[in-house]
Amino acid sequence: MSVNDNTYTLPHVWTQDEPSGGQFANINRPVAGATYNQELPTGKHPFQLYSLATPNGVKVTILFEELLALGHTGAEYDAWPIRIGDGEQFSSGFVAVNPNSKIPALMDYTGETPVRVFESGSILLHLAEKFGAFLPSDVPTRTETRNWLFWQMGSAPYLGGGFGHFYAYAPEPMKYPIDRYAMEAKRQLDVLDRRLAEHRYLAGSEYTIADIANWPWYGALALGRLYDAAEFLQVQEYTHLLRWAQEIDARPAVQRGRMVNRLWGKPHRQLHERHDASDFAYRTADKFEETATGSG
Ligand SMILES: N[C@@H](CCC(=O)N[C@@H](CS)C(=O)NCC(=O)O)C(=O)O
Repeated sequence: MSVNDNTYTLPHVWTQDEPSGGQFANINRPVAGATYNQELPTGKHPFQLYSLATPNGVKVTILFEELLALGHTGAEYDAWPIRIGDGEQFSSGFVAVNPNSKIPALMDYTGETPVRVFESGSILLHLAEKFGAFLPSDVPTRTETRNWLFWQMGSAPYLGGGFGHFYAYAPEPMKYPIDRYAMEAKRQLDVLDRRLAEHRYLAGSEYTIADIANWPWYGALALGRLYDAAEFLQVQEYTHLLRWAQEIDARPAVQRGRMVNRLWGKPHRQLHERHDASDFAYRTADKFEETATGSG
């Protein structure tokens, strides 16, 4: 039966039958937990990040690079790639840091007791609070920062899991879900565009973790880097969003953050593991024999 077949009748109880055929179907399971035993690697720095350069992953590497650029030397970190397409998020070591088996996940060894941090929004807040940076101290702006941070955490699943999934990853185009999620994606773009028509950044005049959380999703979409959907969603109409996206894209820390744990695209833009600031100059994939895969 075609997945687009309208003869589908709802069973009383859902069971997993044949794989859906969509991209990532091989790693989707209806249960949680580890599938194999393996510890995670650890490096020399107080922060150990386990991630991949997807939109959710780069939020954290951008913040680390911004903190270091600001002079917070205590924000040095080791970043290890988790190959989610190969199921590495299901190792016992990873599941101990994030029981939800999704990147990014962070171990903070700066205090007496190691602290695990999962969910990208929680990681951004943890680091911003710890270093007193990119989270304004006056209550109205601090709250506005949190508003847009939590807005992103709640909204992006409609963009990624909804629009992106049905537009780019489903085995065949289906009008109903594409209509539903294209409408919602455009509404979200308009929400941001209206806000950014009146303010330089999402929380106001200051660049904050709200921008760092939203840019990898909505900035990338506006810049035509996500799902090849720029024309479909007519992203050029959102001029204020585009202005904001371009401004953040030009930040050196953002350009570095995008490279960390990136396993695809141009080899000189891929830094598979990050252990030192000098790695950006000396350890990108073009410097090694290993082959870089993918596109983008
Ligand atoms: N709400 C989570 C979402 C994380 C997430 O969806 N991560 C994806 C990559 S962008 C992942 O690890 N997927 C692997 C899987 O679903 O098995 C966050 O913001 O940290």
